[in-house]
Amino acid sequence: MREDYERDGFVIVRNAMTWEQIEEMRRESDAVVQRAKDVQAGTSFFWGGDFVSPEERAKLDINGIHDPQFHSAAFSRLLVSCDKVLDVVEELIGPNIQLHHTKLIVKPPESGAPFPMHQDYPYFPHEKDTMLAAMFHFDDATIENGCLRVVPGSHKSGKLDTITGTNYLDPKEFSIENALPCEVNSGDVLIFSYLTIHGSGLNTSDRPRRNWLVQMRAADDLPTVDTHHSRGQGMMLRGVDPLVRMSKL
Ligand SMILES: O=C(O)CCC(=O)C(=O)O
Repeated sequence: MREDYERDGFVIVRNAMTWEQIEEMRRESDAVVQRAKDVQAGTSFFWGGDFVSPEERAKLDINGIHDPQFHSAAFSRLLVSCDKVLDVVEELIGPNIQLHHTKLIVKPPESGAPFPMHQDYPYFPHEKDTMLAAMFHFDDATIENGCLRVVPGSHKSGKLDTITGTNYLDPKEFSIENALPCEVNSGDVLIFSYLTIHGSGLNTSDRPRRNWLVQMRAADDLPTVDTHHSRGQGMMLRGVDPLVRMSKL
């Protein structure tokens, strides 16, 4: 896996979840987002910017919630019990794995909005660039329901310039259509570096696309900018924190 990750900037862990887990996570995902809507919490994950026209924007939607492990224990259980994923992450970034944050994303059928191509690093730059995302798929993800797309090997380009005022790359140079679609099954987990260029297309199908993105880093990889704080950040998912951060105790 390490060789593939170093070459491509992403790897897929197949069958990382059981059917019972997948069914539970589908139910919990819908319930968590519905509860957030019921209390009028903002659930829109639609990115600003003119990568879609105003007419298209009016027809599209995408919902999500940050750190759902604070809303439902099912997410906490999956976070600490998914050894198949943590084994691979350990191979990629070492034994001391720390949580940064998580994001549940629900692309609704027929109207699921796209994500423009981008790198994640501008949101939370770190010294050693160990930050990666594990995307847990609760539904089969295909081109039709807007699966993740990546530009293989793009992590080697380092930190790229974004469109001014946004965190995404120039859509003329990095179109969603030209990126590699990562079609995967429910229960598969796609792991990618925060330098890997990625995005995803519209959900034009009659199926939802529900996934959960878990951002992790090596515990000794420090942020270079004091930004993107979140509940639970710094939780050890495996190993120990070799830096005793007394100031944070
Ligand atoms: O869920 C997706 O299709 C992409 C999500 C993503 O890239 C992000 O939230 O940074």
